[in-house]
Amino acid sequence: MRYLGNRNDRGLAGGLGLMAGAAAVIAATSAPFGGFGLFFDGGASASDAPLAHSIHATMPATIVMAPTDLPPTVAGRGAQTVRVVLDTIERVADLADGATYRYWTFNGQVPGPFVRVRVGDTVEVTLRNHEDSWMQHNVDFHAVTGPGGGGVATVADPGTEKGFTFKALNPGLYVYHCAVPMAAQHIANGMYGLILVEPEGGLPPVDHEFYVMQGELYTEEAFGAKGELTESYDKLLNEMPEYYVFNGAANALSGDNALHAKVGETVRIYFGVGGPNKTSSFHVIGEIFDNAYQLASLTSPPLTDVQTITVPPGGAAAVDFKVEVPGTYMLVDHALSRGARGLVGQLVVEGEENPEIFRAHQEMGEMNGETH
Ligand SMILES: [Cu+2]
Repeated sequence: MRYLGNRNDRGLAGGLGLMAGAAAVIAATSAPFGGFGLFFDGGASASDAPLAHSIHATMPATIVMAPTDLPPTVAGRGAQTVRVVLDTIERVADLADGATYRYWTFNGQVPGPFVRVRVGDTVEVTLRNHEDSWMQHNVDFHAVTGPGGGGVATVADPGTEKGFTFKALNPGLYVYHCAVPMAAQHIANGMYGLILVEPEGGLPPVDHEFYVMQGELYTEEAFGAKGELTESYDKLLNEMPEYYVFNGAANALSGDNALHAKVGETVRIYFGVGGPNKTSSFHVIGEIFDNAYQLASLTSPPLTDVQTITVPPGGAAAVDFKVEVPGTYMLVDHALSRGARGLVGQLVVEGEENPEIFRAHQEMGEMNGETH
């Protein structure tokens, strides 16, 4: 096993080289950052086109995956062949206020792209390891039936590409991750994502779907330190992270990246844990999950009326709920110490007050039913 510390001695310093001549990869999602490397299906809507800009020019400053960046349902179509292209890219980006970190990523973001197929699809996976990478990388899809989930077939040296094809036999919401030894290190550094294999007919429609993943980072420096932080092998082995993150960075799913909905709408969160080590007690403060697809089984009836759902590393869940009352709802792991280490998100609900369901008492007398 080879272990590299967080070095800047190869002149990268956070920059990304040009993947010259790389084939374009068409974003099937909203692609808020210029359509950089995602995946596309083999349908008529997808096409190849030249990559107009270098990765350096098109990469966002942040590795944070927007929670709204997921493609629409594919349940309405028949099974087909789908092509998935993943670029493994190592890049320095913001971890927290005043702190950066050398992430290892799929497609430059954490988590990697939300891959969406349907049961019966044939999926052609290409993994391209960027030429400026220091490490080998690969991808293991938990949705795969086959050796290593594709991990064996995709171990790629820097500047090379590998691939495999699988048939999506089992519907569900599955984690994918890099599995090159030491896999925990690759995952901690950001190499995980979700693939949704929709069941026949899909899931019940909702107004908003969101993509959220939890992970933890192990830095030599204590939580809150400034500058470019370095990874800690000892803390990783001892499972003592400094940072807990939703979508890659401390407090990432707040402000511009908060989740949004309106009173009366239904929300679904596809929630996964990259980890590598910590189980999440996922909870939305002030909401109740009307439906919870426990362990991300989409073919079992969902649990109903759930407060907190436990999600293991390498596991996922889908939760649905209707928002009835305006306000800001916090996404947390109810192991709440982790909130003080970066693990906080926000769901902002706008609309009319709904006092029949919730109202704050403005005056002491109201508690006694008195009027003034
Ligand atoms: Cu890797």
